[in-house]
Amino acid sequence: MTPRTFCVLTLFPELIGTFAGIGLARKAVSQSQLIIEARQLRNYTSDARRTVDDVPYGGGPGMVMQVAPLRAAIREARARLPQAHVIHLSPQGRRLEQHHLPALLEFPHLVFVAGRYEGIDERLVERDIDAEWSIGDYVLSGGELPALVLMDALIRLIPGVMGDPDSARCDSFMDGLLDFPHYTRPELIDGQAVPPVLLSGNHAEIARWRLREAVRRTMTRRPDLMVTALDRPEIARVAAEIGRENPEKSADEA
Ligand code: 9D3
Repeated sequence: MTPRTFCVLTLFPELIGTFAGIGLARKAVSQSQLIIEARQLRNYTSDARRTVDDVPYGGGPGMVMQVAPLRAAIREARARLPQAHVIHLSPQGRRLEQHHLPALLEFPHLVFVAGRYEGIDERLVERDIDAEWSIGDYVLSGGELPALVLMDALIRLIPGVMGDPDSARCDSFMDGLLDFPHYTRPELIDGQAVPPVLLSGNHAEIARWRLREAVRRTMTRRPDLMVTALDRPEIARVAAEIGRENPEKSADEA
């Protein structure tokens, strides 16, 4: 049985190998939960110069990725991984959010098409690509980093890879909120103290403080997230309490 495979089609396969050797990706690979592979698109060319790009029809600046090498690479990947879902990383794609990830993990294999230049020929999108995803509204120089971002976000969700089931539980408790502030030793450094409640040993009080700080930060830094978070009564109650606090106290670390 073939393990779950992430296959990246790219002009820069070296970028993918480094990622696969580090952290959770390396762990998933060593557990045989995942195969991460990269295919050099130039290996699917047929001219002596191994050309992958050409000038745009209609004119204008920049180059476009040719159909033939990409189509050959995608078809070979589909032949090896018949149930694969083929993703094109593209600024025109749907903007990726955490809630999209579980559905992508349902596919047994994923093929990531990372373009360079101005992009890929639209006829590839029509016939060879299953979905297009963007990682956000800023301009990068290619799809490799977006492919790595998506793979990284997915790997954390593969059962058994993160190891610590406590982390997952905490994630869901604070779901939809920004994280609370973290502290480690020493207790006092350069006149900065750890909030005393965290040293109290009172776990119920610590949990309440963390929830309140998470809600406080979310209200000031990401009010857009509060719209959904307020659906949960325990969060709505804490948010109302914070709203009633005096202004000095509710001032977030500005
Ligand atoms: C400045 C060039 N732009 C002309 C209007 C178009 C353009 C082409 C190719 C912009 C970026 C890219 C390369 N980007 C990606 O391949 C990419 C990307 C991104 O740039 N931002 C967020 N998500 C993604 S996913 C793929």
